[in-house]
Amino acid sequence: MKLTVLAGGVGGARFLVGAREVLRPGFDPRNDTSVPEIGDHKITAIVNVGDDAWMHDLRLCPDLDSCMYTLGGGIDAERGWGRAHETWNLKAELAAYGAKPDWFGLGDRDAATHLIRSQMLRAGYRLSAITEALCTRWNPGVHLLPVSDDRCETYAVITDPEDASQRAIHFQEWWVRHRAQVETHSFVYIGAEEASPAPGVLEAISEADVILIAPSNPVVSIASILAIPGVRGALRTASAPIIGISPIIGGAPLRGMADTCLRVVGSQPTAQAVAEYYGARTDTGILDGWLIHPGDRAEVPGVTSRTTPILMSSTAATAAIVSEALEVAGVRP
Ligand code: GDP
Ligand code: FO1
Ligand code: CA
Repeated sequence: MKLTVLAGGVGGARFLVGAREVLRPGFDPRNDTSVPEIGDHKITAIVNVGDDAWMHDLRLCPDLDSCMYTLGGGIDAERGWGRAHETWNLKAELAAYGAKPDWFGLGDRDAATHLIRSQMLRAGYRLSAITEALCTRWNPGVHLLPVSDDRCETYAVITDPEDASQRAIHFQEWWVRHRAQVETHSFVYIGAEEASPAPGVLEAISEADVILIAPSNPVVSIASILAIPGVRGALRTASAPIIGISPIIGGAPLRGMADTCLRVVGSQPTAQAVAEYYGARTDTGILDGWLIHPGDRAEVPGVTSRTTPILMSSTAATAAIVSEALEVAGVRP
């Protein structure tokens, strides 16, 4: 079976662990040397790059790294980003020089990933090829594909609290520095219009047997993927069923600031509103099916809603969510 997943960072990464458990039970990144294609199953994750940024001359890809470290067993599970057993000497030394930005922390272990990625980018390699190279160490058991090799970054249009001017700031400044606590008018996916899907992205959509939309931030993880020309169209014409999992339970995100992001785009933090935001494929959207948590409601014409526990509390619980999504899709591993 060919399973393709649209994914952001923490939510996407945890969901992919469940997907891998369904299709490759017991997979251990440290012991299992089989490549993702071995066996009858292949999982491809199309990952958001809108959070990517240059910091201190290093290229960061937070969502790709969250997926790579989580699947590879190297994540700080509490934070959901960066490396386990991290130390912060680099951050302290940069602060001692007064280096800017001072609101963003690069961990010592994590910095090695950014150093290699930045060196390879400067040597002319594409992000998709670099990600593949980094994954030879982490052995995620899932083919991790940045949605694009081109630079496209999410910006938030805000009213600057200091001088009341309106300006666009990088998503990381909005998320980490301001914690979304600033008057925000819109998000802009800068560079997306001129970007192309990375090699393999459109094929992973058109050749999939089933496509799942992870319970990721709808606005700054999934819409930023859909903003890359060709991706939305490929989803709309894909022969595979497309099933989404709500990142909103009981009117709130499980973590992060998806509620603020949804309000900025004129939507609401409910399972119903996110399903409407994605839309039905029978209409102008991308969904055929939608998983929601017990107690929630979502009724969108053309979308099959299924109520099932969607808390990713363990690998087994997440695998059960993936299995339910495959059932709604009418496919079996
Ligand atoms: P980020 O890029 O690190 O912000 O991560 P994602 O965009 O991939 O996922 C963030 C979203 O995951 C948030 O909106 C959360 O509400 C959602 N999320 C986190 N844990 C869970 C969970 O256990 N179940 C569901 N359904 N959603 C979750
Ligand atoms: N998030 C923070 O809240 N503070 C940080 O200092 C920080 C550093 C960081 C470094 C590398 C990386 O891959 C992610 C990092 N994050 C940090 C997480 C990241 O800013 C966001 O959680 C995601 O972009 C949202 O998906
Ligand atoms: Ca993200």
